[in-house]
Amino acid sequence: MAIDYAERIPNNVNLAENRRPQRALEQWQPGFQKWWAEMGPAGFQEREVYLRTATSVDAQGWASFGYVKMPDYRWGIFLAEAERDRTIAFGDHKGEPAWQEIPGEYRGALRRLIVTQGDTEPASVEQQRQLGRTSPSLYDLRNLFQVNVEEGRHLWAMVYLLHAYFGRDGREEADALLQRRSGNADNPRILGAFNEQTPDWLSFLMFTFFTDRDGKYQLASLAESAFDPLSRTCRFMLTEEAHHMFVGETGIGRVVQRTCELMKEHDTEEVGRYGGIDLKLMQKYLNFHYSVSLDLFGAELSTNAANYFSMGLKGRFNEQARDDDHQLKNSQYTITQVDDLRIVQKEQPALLALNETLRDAYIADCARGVGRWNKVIKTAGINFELTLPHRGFHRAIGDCAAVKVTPEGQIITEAEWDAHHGRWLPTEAEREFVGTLMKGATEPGKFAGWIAPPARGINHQGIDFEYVKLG
Ligand code: BYC
Repeated sequence: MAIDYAERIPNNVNLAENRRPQRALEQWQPGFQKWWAEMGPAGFQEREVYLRTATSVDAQGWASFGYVKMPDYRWGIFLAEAERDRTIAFGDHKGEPAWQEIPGEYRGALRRLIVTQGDTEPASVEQQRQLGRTSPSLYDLRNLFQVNVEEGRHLWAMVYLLHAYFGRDGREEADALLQRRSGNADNPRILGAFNEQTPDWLSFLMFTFFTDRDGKYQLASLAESAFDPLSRTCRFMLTEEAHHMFVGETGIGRVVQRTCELMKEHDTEEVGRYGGIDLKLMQKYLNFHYSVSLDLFGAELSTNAANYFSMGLKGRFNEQARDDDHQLKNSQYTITQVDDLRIVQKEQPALLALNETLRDAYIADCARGVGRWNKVIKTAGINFELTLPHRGFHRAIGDCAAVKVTPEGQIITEAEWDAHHGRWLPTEAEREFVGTLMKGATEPGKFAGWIAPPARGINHQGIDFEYVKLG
């Protein structure tokens, strides 16, 4: 379905015939623009950036690339095509027609899910706002900005639902989404990982690999929702999310490649003095971003998650492909828990263990990506493997938050943790060192010395294409 760009708010939801949400969104729009000006990418707002814009929501709709100044990006509301006669795939309402309106008794729970999801989108833009000046290349700079404008659009996706379906409460929540700030002591973003800093490009690439991947799993679960507009908006968001994870996976792959080149050239594991990032240091960054992203799935046992599922609001990853009763009232699931200072596997009611079920799918996906990085190392003939730490390592949410766990999965004392965590997580000095490598590259085709160029450019353009016009 084509998107109407003649409208003040581009959309494929027939907004013009829906006066009330249209007016509410038009009132919200200046606040969004003000937020973007204040909290969007610092500098570069007047630069022409080679961005893609959706022209329709089918596969061909992504073909539109062109130079845009970020404040002129056409943020709008795009839902995937409706599925005819869609029925609910899980929970107490399994088999009933999907909802076009929200049943009154589920409004509160659904609003909370939409607000939590919506809150992460502007948060990530805020976290990344200083990175433009230290981009390793124009290619990477363009990718950062593509991610940023699309996170802005994801905020629009959630705000549309709030305005169109939640009345005054929804409008208030939409305003609050523009008021919270990542890392702010008084009014922080909702989820922990979105209040961490993204101070350098290694963090950014790890974030897009690990944290955006949480987005993939959460959005895929919400795409199963009985509430059809939420399902459709998440399905379209997932097509955007894929590029963000591509940025992370190929980005870290390129850092790994460059490090391997430097290791071979100088016959050493310590490539810092040659302007590279040691594999051991990359492992520490990986440990950090993976563990804070694991927290985003919530506690192992969650009555919230059970209720969301039974109500039909949030399903499992690939719900429809699963071969079970999709209600889980009598099923068990094995989860990892802490019992008497030991980490154990326990059978628990599957309905309560849905956060852990989703986390398991995520972990398997992360492991596949790490495997691809390890192939780069192996191909270079280097004997080193990056690994995912134990799921209990460095956790702030869930059972393991109460104990200290090593990357290998041993519970240790607080004192042992204090003495050793510098071996597993980046130290202040190491973060500072990575910071010293971050010097902006501003010429087309030039890349910083700590990262290899990509295999190919964006949209069939060369690697030396002028992805952002700085002149
Ligand atoms: N930080 O019952 P539990 C993305 C709270 S990323 C702080 O286990 P539940 C993106 C929880 O609220 C995807 N607090 O929680 C990526 C609860 O509070 P109450 C974002 C947390 O509800 C990159 C209490 O602890 N989308 O899109 O089962 C760039 C008990 O926990 C955290 C979503 O997350 C935390 N990490 O599960 C841009 C999807 N975790 O009730 C974007 C929507 C839990 O005691 N959200 N708490 O006051 C959800 O599905 C669920 O809210 C959660 C939490 C899975 C997050």
